[in-house]
Amino acid sequence: MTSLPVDAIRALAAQHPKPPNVTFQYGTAGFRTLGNALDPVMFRVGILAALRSKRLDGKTIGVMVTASHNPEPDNGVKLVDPRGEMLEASWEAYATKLANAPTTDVLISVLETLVQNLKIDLSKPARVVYARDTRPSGAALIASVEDGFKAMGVEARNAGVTTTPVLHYLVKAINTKGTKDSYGDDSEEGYLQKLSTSFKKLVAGKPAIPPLIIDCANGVGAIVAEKLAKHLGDTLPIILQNTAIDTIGALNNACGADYVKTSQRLPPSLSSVLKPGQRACSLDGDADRLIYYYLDDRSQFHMLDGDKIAALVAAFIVELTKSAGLDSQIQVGIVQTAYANGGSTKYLSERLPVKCVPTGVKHLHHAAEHYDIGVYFEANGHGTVLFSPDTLEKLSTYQPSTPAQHTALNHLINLTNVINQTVGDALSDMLLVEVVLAHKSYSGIEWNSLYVDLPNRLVKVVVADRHLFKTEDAERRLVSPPGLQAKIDELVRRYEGGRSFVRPSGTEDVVRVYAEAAVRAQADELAFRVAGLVYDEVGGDPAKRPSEFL
Ligand code: NG1
Ligand code: ZN
Repeated sequence: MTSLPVDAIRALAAQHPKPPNVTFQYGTAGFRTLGNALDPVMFRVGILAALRSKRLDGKTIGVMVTASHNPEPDNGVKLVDPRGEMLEASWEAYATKLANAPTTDVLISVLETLVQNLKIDLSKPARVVYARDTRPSGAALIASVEDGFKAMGVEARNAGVTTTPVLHYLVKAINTKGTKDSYGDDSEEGYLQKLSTSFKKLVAGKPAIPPLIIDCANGVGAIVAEKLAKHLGDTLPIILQNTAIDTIGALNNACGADYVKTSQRLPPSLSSVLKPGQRACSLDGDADRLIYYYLDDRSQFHMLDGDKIAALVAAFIVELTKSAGLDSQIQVGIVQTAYANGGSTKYLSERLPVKCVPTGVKHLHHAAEHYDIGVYFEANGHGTVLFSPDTLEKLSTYQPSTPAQHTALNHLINLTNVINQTVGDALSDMLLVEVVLAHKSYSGIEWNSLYVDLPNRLVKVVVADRHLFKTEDAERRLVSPPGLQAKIDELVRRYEGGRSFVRPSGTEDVVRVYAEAAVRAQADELAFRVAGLVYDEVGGDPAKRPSEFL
């Protein structure tokens, strides 16, 4: 029986001690906090990745070091399972337990318990592929992860500095290599080839596409988008903006998908670049979120968020299944969270099955797997489209009976290749959007007019203990603190088209309040009033009550 390499773990663990008085938690997006606090976590995640791989018979596990749209000083890490999906939920608790082991002795005993309880055969190989985004803290944190690999004798492959979706793609491509489900060549180049080749097929014969501006959030998306632009050539002329990956303090700062979505305005750096009518989009810091926008003739800003992307894409896919003669066999469904704009939910549910799930990619992804073709997007621009194995099989064996059916079938097959089905992928989603716009001859204006967004407002409330807040009904209602939901209901009733909900964040130490209403001023007022209720419930000191809360 092979046993844990205790001596190696001990020697390296001494270089990554856990400070007392800090607690880490593997949340919806892995571990995420200030980069300079993460060294011990990284070492332990390296070890956990090894155990996960051994448990899965030597399949390759992914490790991504990123803090996505968060400010530059933050960093984080998450594990990716062999099919390119998020780490299985039951392992999140093991990750938390390992990260919080106070000493090397406790760490080793936690590891021994895990090995025993999960029946991990330590003689199996451990294989990991890992990458990081452009954050200044990234290189040192990767070195700590590598120490974890070294301790466990992992066959580790460094994918360098790349986007989160590329890392997910690599994991799936490595694990399916040489099988009938091969996902593509297991390299960044293979990813770019796969996306660009299918994109070119999809837009062949369509009128030339006008240039698209991409705000790269001064992050890793800039690197991959530049390579993608070369592959695309004239088929999609791209103008890259906010590409300062080496400028300290620039990442996600007044730019990027989160800035645009939360502030509902143009990144100031684009104000002299974007011309009325031109399309632009913003990526986030690790390029898994995408928000589109344009200025109208009066230079008014219009945002096309994840909900608008879902509506555009779902309608197009339904149309193709009809044209292919497959609509009775393939059902398209939508998955949203409570943050989806009420306008989008109304529009979509009048046309398609729509399911609402709690926040967090794993919930969306799993719900989308229940449809033949599942379209899932968070309003913040994170999402993708999943084709079930049965649907893929149907598409590859179906015999179209007319040339029109044949064309539609080919489009559907090419869509399965342009879409990164492992996870939300800003660049893949961008190509998908561009395909639909080209096919429909839509500009931003026509796309935007699919439905009208209800004015909305998202605010954060800092409370002493966000875990006091418990929700039900896909996070749309509070069950705790008791009585608070009734007060929110009573307030919401006073606003036309009013809707509001409160939930604890899974990635930040705050409670989030969302509100929408028929008119802007009312949405803002409702949000701040509900935030005020939350604050009064648990905040205490009225002197510290934020003044903007009415
Ligand atoms: P939290 O912090 O739990 O609200 C945020 C986003 C999620 C998801 C995660 C992971 C909002 C309101 N919340 O979660 O949608 O993207 O981060 O990054 O956008
Ligand atoms: Zn991200």
